[in-house]
Order: sequence, then structure tokens, then C-alpha cells
Amino acid sequence: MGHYKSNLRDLHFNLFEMYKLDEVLASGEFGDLDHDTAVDMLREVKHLAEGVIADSFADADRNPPVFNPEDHSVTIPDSFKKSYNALIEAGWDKVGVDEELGGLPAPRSLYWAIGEMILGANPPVFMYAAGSGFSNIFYDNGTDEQKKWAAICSERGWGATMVLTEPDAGSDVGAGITKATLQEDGTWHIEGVKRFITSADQDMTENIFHLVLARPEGAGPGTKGLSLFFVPKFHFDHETGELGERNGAFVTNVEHKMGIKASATCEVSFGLHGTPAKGWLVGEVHKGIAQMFDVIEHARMMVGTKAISTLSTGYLNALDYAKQRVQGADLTQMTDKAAPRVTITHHPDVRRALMTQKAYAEGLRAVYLYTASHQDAVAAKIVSGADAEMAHKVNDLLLPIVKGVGSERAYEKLTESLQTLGGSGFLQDYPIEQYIRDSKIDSLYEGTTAIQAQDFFFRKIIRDKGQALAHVAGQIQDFIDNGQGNGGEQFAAERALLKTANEDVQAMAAKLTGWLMSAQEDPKQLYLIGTASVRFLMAVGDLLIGWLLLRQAVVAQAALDAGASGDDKAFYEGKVASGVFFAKNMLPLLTSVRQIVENNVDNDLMELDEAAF
Ligand code: ST9
Ligand code: FAD
Repeated sequence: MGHYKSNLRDLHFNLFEMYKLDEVLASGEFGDLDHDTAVDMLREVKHLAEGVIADSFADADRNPPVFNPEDHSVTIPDSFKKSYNALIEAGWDKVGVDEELGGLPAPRSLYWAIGEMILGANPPVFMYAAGSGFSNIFYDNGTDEQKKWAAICSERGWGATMVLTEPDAGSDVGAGITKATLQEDGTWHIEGVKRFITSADQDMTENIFHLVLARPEGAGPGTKGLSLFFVPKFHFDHETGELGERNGAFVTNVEHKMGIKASATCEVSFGLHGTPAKGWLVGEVHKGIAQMFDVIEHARMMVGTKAISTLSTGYLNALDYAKQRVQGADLTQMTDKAAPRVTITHHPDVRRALMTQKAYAEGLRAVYLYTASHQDAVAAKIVSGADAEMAHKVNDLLLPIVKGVGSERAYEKLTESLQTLGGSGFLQDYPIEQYIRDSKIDSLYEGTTAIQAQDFFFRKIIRDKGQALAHVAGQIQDFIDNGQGNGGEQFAAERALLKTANEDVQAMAAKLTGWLMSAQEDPKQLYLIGTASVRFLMAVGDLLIGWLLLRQAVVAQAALDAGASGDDKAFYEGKVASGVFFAKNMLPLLTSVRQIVENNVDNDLMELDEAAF
């Protein structure tokens, strides 16, 4: 048995019982793809993920990729190549990709459910295999000529990278100084050093293409002065794809990291080693940051899903251990030294820890799949009644929650998973220490949590004039008022807790908005938003988790009332329990967060002399 434990039952529950995937498929939007095929796909990926994809998880951590500075190459360990090749040979990298690129169009909820299992089993496999997805974005943004190259990239299975970060331009992408100079033949020479570039070299694909942000000579400052360039590792015949000369993009270092060691994190030098780094302006338009955000949006969803999936397998490993580990007596027999010893699942604190992990893992899964359902207009209409424009806005609104809250809560609750194993959790005999190391990155890359929180408030709420927020809040209110059409009584106490949490979040939103208004007179009021924004993001995340878990509880209770038995009975009882637990134990905490935001956030810290820290 490998390290990865999927939760296919919960994926089915979300997809088919909550988010009506059958209706989405019946719309005809996804060709012949039907219920049975979707179920087969999920089962096959589970098998692959728990087997060959998971197999190299620990080995590639202990024997990470090797960098050779002589020829700027990165060699991937053989064990990992086996995992990667299994995914590619089965064609899973082509799911969700346009047919023009040799792909299989699929609803995004199904796509991300498949992604969850690969990301939980071995995240870098998903990342190295993202070339076809990147090709799709290049295709969507490219000229007619470039669309043909994109098809070549996808069909030949080339690797791909997103290249933004520089030593002095991390969160502040607009500080980038890598420059682009137009050549007489219409191509560009890219010059500069980028760092922390994921998958910038490997020996698993014949070619790699880099999507690079650089500043054309004479362009303005900030992100708006950046353009996006297609820079292949090897030049190629644009009709046949046959490889030509080496281009001047060279990996000049590979970082030594805390986790995801199998994922090569590279410094890349463009045009600095004797060979020009030739690039092509994507779409022949200077809209680099907007084009790059097409990639970033996918990558933020990926990072959140990766974190949530890791928490889920962390929880299931902890549960497995807890059911077997015998230690101590039942608390009610604590004074009887001869009392029988019990498994640790008998201890109240272990049960609290397990239910905390379960509620967050399953609640966050519900959040990311709700978000994914707003990535297809047809699914959004079915799931929340949103039209295409609103679906887009809701997805935008929720991406910082999936990414920011998903990563923070997963890392935090994975420490509960490790704690459940006691000292054994600290050992490399179990996967949880690696889960923690591998998931720490999720709150950092693709925009740190602070950046997600600012994006959430300033762009996704204020700039949107609160439209997407109002759409989601309307659904939460409807559930509070009507209990999902089940009459007033069911889960009345929990819905009352949700009502308070909803009011707490609304009050926080009003407070932040008030500060923004007063900032017109006193710009320092913006500091208050900066101080409170991560708390606010996390609070909205908890509200959404609480709401969706309670919706799940209603559906589960109906199944129990209809006579569910055996494994199903246990599953639905677990659903009811986690919804009730979250409402009773997590939602009330939002009231104290509200009090802090409303009454205690001030500018003391901003006024404090730096020397006093
Ligand atoms: C990284 C990679 O960390 C880590 C892992 C890589 C793994 C690779 C594998 C990934 C696979 C997934 C892809 C597969 C594809 C599958 C496809 C399948 C079909 N939303 O606010 P302003 C735009 S990479 C949309 O003034 P500043 C917008 O155009 C490094 N667009 O910003 C806007 O113009 P306007 C990641 C947005 O103050 C313009 O930007 N690094 C959004 O100039 C300017 O906006 C980071 O993430 C948005 N939310 O710059 C950097 N926001 O306003 C983090 C902005 O006119 N830093 N735009 O619309 C930030 O995000 C900063 O806030 C900043 C600030 C750079 C945007
Ligand atoms: P900084 O921006 O220096 O941030 C430091 C601290 O300051 C953080 O806590 C941050 O939240 C805070 N901070 C900074 N600015 C603000 C602000 N305005 N408001 C509030 N707080 C702020 N980049 C790529 O382009 N491509 C990749 O493939 C890629 N892969 C990566 C893989 C790994 C393993 C790592 C570690 C990084 C990768 N990155 C990649 C870079 C990654 O996106 C950046 O590290 C990230 O955006 C943060 O930038 P930074 O590290 O420079 O931190």
C-alpha cells in the first residue's frame, strides 16, 4: 500500500450529489462524455495515483533532481520518470485540453477532481505534465501562426514554464528588469536572470517552452510595461516540429529546498551565455500581464487543490493510524490502572483532531469544486443559477479563497495529522512529515497569502462592486432562511450559527469598506485594511466551508432518511457529523475575529519605530 489515500467516495458525492455533474454532462457541451465514462475516468486515475504515481513520492524527495552546471541540465530520478511516464502514456495530461490540441474537453469540476488525486499522490508529476495545458493558453492567446506551434507543443508533449520572478521582483512582478529587444526579423532577444522557475529543465521531454514576462526597450514601468514571450529551449521547424539549434535560455542553478524536492526550482539566464535567447511576442500584442494571468489563474487553482488534497491524504493516513494504535485506557477508566488499553480513536482529543482534519479537508474540497463549477458557464447555471458573466466573476472571487485559505488551512491542519501519530509522525517511516514540508510552499508561490488577501478585497470585491460576493451571499442567505427547501426545522441550530457567522463576515466587509472610503481623506486608513485583510480572507473561507458542509449535511440526511445502509450509511453519517461539528466548533470563532477587526485593528504597529520590533 502506497502513501496516498484518495477519497473517491467524497469526490463522487460532490460531483454527482452536490454539483449535478450528470446534468452538466447531459447538456451536450462535452460531447460524448457521460456518467459512466466520468466514473471510469475517476476510478482509473485513483488506481494510477495510489499506485505508480505515488510510488516515487518519497524516493524523489530523498534523491532529488541533479543539476549539472557544465551543460545547464537537470536530470530527474528514474523512479520519478516512471511515475511521470505512466501519467503521460495514459493521456491524463490531455484531459480538459481543447480537441484542436489533441485533448479531451471535460467539465472543470471533473478535471480538478482528477487533478486532486494526481496532486495528492505526487504534486510535481502534475506540474511537469502541465505542458499541454500551457499549450492551450498559448493557443488561446497566440496569433494564427502561433496556434500551429501550440498544437505542436501539445502533440509532442513538450514541457512548459511560467517565468515571472526575478531576484528583485517577487510579489512585485512589475519591478522586473529582464529586457526584450526587437530584431529586424520581427523576433525578440530576451536578456536577464529569472529565479525560482519551476520545471525549467528536465530530461523527460524533448523540448520545453518558456512563457516569459520581459520589458521591451522603451516600455513603461510596472506590470503594464511587461510583454509575454514564447521562448523555446530548442528552436524547431514551425511546420513539422522537428528540433533545431539550442536557444539561449539556460538553467544556471537549481535551488535546495524544504519540500517538493522532485520539482526542479531553477534560476534561468536568458541571453547571457553567448547564445541569444530568441523569443516571439505572444499574440503580437503587448498585453503581457493580462495574458500571464490566464496561466496564473490556473496555477492558483492548482496550488489550492494541491494543498487541499495533501490535507485529505494526511487526514486519511492519520485516521488509519489512529484506528490501529493502542495506547492508554478509556478516559472514564483513568483511575483503574488495570483497565483494558484502547485504540487512540477512543480518546476525545484524538476524535476532535480527526474531525477537525476531516471537516477542513472535505469542506475545502467542497469549496474548490464549487469554484470549479463556475469555470464552465453551463455548470455554473446548474449549480448556482449564475449566467456566463457572473460565473466568471464568481470564479475570480473564489480563486484567492481556494489558493489562500486552502494553503493556510491545509498546512495548519496537517500538523494535527502529524500530531495524531505522536512521535511516529515525526519519522520518515510515515508520509506526513513530507506532506508538511511539501505543502508549505502553497502559501508562498503563486502569490503569498497577503497578496491573495489584497486581491480578494481590492479587486474581487471592491473593483467588482461586490457583485460576485452578493451572488454567493444570496445563496448563503437562502440556505439560512430556507434550509435548502427542506422546511425550517432541519439543522435549525446549525443554521442559526451560520447566520451569526454570515453577519460577522458582513460586518467585517463593511468595516474594511469603510476604511477604504475614509482613505480618500486619510490614506493611512489603507494600513488598517492591510492589517485586517488576511483575517478577513480566512473568515470568508470558514463561512464558505461552514455553508457548504451544512448543505452537504442536508443531502446526506436525506439519503439516511431514505434508508442508506452499509458503507453509505457510515459515509452519510460522517457528512452530517462534520457539518454539525464545523458549525458548532469553528463558526463561532468568527465572532471574535469580527470583534478584533471592528474594535482592535489600529495603526499602532505602523507607527511603532522599526527598532522596537
Ligand atoms: C509561480 C509558479 O509562483 C508556481 C508553480 C508553478 C507550477 C507550474 C504548473 C502550473 C500548472 C497550471 C497551469 C496549467 C494550465 C491548465 C490549462 C488547461 C486548459 N486576476 O492590480 P494591478 C492583471 S509563478 C486577473 O495594478 P500590479 C490585470 O491584467 C509566479 N488578472 O497589479 C491587471 O490589469 P487591470 C507567481 C489580474 O500592482 C494587471 O494585472 N507570481 C489579477 O501592477 C495589473 O494589476 C505571482 O503570482 C487577477 N487576480 O502588480 C505574483 N490581478 O487592473 C504575485 C492583476 O487593468 N503578485 N491582474 O485589469 C501579485 O499578484 C501582485 O498583486 C501583482 C501586482 C503582480 C498583480
Ligand atoms: P517577497 O515578495 O519578497 O515577499 C516576502 C514577504 O513580504 C511575504 O511574506 C509577502 O507576503 C510579503 N509582502 C511582499 N509584498 C507585499 C505587499 N505588497 N503587501 C503585503 N505583504 C507583502 N516564480 C515564477 O515566476 N515561476 C515559477 O515557476 C515559480 N516557481 C516557484 C517555485 C518555488 C519552490 C518557489 C519558492 C517560488 C517560485 N516562484 C516562481 C516564485 C514565487 O512566485 C515567489 O517566491 C512569490 O511570488 C513571492 O515572492 P518572493 O519570494 O520574492 O517574496
